[in-house]
Amino acid sequence: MMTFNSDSEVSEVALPNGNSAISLVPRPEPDSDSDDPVQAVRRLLEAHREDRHLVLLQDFPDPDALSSAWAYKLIAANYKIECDIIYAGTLSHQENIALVRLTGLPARRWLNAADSAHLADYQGLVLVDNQGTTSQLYEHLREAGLPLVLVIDHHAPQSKLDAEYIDLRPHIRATATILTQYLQQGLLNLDRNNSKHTKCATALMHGLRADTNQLMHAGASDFMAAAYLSQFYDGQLLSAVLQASRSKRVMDVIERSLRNRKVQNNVSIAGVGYLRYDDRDAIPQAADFLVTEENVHTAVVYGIVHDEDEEREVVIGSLRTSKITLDPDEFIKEAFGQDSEGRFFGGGRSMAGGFEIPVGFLSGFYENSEYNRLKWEVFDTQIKQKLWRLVNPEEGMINTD
Ligand SMILES: [Mn+2]
Repeated sequence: MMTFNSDSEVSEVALPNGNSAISLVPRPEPDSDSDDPVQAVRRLLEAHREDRHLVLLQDFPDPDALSSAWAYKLIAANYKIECDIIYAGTLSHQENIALVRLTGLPARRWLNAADSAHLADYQGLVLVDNQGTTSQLYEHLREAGLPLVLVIDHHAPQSKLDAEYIDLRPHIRATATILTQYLQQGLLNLDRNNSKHTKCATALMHGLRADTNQLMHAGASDFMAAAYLSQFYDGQLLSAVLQASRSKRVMDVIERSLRNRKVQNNVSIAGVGYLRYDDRDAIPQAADFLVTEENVHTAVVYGIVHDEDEEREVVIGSLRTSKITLDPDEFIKEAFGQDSEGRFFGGGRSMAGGFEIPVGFLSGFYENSEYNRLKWEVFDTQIKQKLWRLVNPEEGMINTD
């Protein structure tokens, strides 16, 4: 057990032999503390030794989130902290499924009824590659009294977070880069002969590449992280992950986005209608494809995703841009605004963004095709109105030259 000396600046750890560990190490000045996330995270892990933590990912976790959470779990194990990596949605992109299967990546879907009964087993919550706004589980876990211990993310700030420590670095292109820096600076020494380590390094390389458009949008720190990972990762395993092929349903959604797209002022916008929950990731893949058209710098694709198990519907959209001066986070927040509780419907990072708008009361009744058609038309029209308002130069909201 560890205890804090509450009126001292120094966090003391009482060891079973009566010595105290951290008091031997001089505490850095408070200023350098905030400048050095690795030291701060090291101290935090030390303070939570032997805890059990939930690592929460976005509902539809991507390679950056999955690999970063795994790296965090391996690091935390060094401090005898056990982590369960969970998400509330589903693994949808074929490459994500391949990544998890081929590397044995320990992440799983949260099953509300079964898992909520065991919430008392956990002492803390960690958010990786998100700030709680992209998980339907976040509010539920906080309301259940789970303290927010740590946030590690590279998205623009979304809402106020009351975490013990927040390592939020929007100038970094991938959370995998942040976790790689943790490894590089000694929170865990990777061992080339440890297959878990090489698989995790491979996953991090994939995450880093996926969030930087295969390093084309990478900054210096991302390249440094990739260089470090190159000593440990398995190139053959990575190419196996990348060779996962698209399902027919994903191809169909891409085809619909091509057929429905409207281009104005170099912005391509396409609604794709209804999708099954498992095919949700077809939306960003369609946006990735539409942005490759000549004279198009930005693509937005959206559809209504329905989860038949939970009778839940949500409009999900993705934005991709190659325009360096367009900030996806600003664009999406400006286009769709906030809900009644002040939460934005979406946001972004460099070159990419996304939004989720609950269908709420209008959800369900899939068997009534006329109702479905009307519902889609209403959402489609409203989303287009909000997007064109920004794209239209007369309104002067953004300059799309
Ligand atoms: Mn990311």
